[in-house]
Amino acid sequence: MKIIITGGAGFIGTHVVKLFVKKYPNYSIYNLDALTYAGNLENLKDIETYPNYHFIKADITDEQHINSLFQEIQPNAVIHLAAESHVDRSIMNPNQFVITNVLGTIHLLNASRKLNDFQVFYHISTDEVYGSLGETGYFTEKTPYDPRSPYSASKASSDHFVRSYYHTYHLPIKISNCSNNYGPYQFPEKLIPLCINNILNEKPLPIYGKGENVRDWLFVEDHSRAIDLIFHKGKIGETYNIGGNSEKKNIEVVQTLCKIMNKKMNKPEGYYEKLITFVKDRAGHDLRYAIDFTKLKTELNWTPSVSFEEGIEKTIDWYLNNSDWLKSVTSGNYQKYYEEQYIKR
Ligand code: NAD
Ligand code: TDX
Repeated sequence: MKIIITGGAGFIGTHVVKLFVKKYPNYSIYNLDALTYAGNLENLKDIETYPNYHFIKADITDEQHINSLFQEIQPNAVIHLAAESHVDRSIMNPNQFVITNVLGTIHLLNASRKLNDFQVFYHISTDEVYGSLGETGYFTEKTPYDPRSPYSASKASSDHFVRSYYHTYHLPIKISNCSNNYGPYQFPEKLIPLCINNILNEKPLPIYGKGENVRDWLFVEDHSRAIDLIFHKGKIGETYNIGGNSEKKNIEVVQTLCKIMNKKMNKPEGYYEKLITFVKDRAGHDLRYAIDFTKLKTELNWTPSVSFEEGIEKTIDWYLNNSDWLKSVTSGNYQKYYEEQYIKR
């Protein structure tokens, strides 16, 4: 099987590409990525010489290039992760989110429709499409869409287009909507890696509003495992919710990080907590996300395997052991890797 994985140089894509390349030596994996600020080929150094791995620098918003690549490769499947993924950036520049997340997805759908032996278009989406919950309740696959940020509106729109291609053109699609991921290789603009990096540099830890917003945290390797399972065993035309069963207020998450880091860095109790700074709330800040993943559990026997306590320890250890990675992505140096490693080949 030939699989194009879009966004494979990003945070979740890195884990998915590595899993597929190592676990399925008979598949050819094509990592298609534009290498925006969020894409980093250094993440994939350990698999770049595997014979079943190929990297293609391409932008999903470039319709002609996508069409010609699909004709040349003739993939049997697409796992689509490429996106603009940060809510704060979507508030600053919504247009880019429409261009990448909506138009980019349509170009991939159109290119897939033209193929002969095409088996699955698997679209990776988010719980944010369902909107914001109050103190109680959960998102199920039947919860009506109610996106409230430009990011979630663009993801909701792309989900609708993917489903419409199933009904209209019988394109074999699958969708999953996952809660907040955390773990190694996450770009330090998202809450957890941002706070780890700021703790290491003894900089303020910005908490939006009162820090009472709740997210359902999932360790990224558990998400990748769910993607593998849904890709192989999920039903065509279906949607699956993926969640961590691990709801936390933002302030709790940041306090946990401080507590663990005090110990690891030999600081007295309460030391890094002093960096916590309450700042202006995010515009349209969704209060709570929580996922009901009963369908995935009962149909495909998936549950998260890593608890938040375990996952956050592993994540902090990874960032501590990979301080060069953090320095490289915060300085922008990583963007030279493609030129050095690929262009000269
Ligand atoms: P990320 O921002 O870390 O990575 C995105 C990747 O897409 C980067 O490698 C980037 O270079 C690439 N990309 C961006 N624009 C592109 C374009 N025009 N053409 C080709 N490649 C392009 O994102 P992530 O956190 O790994 O998220 C991956 C997917 O999972 C996204 O679709 C996101 O909506 C979804 N998702 C993320 C989370 C989360 O918590 N991070 C949760 C649920 C769903
Ligand atoms: O500096 C910060 N301070 C703060 O209080 C940042 C960056 C975030 N926050 C809050 C906002 C959210 O309530 O922390 C929470 C988590 O924020 P992010 O890490 O930006 O994630 P979120 O907005 O919840 O969206 C994430 O989960 C769903 C991903 O970025 C999306 O791609 C995914 O779809």
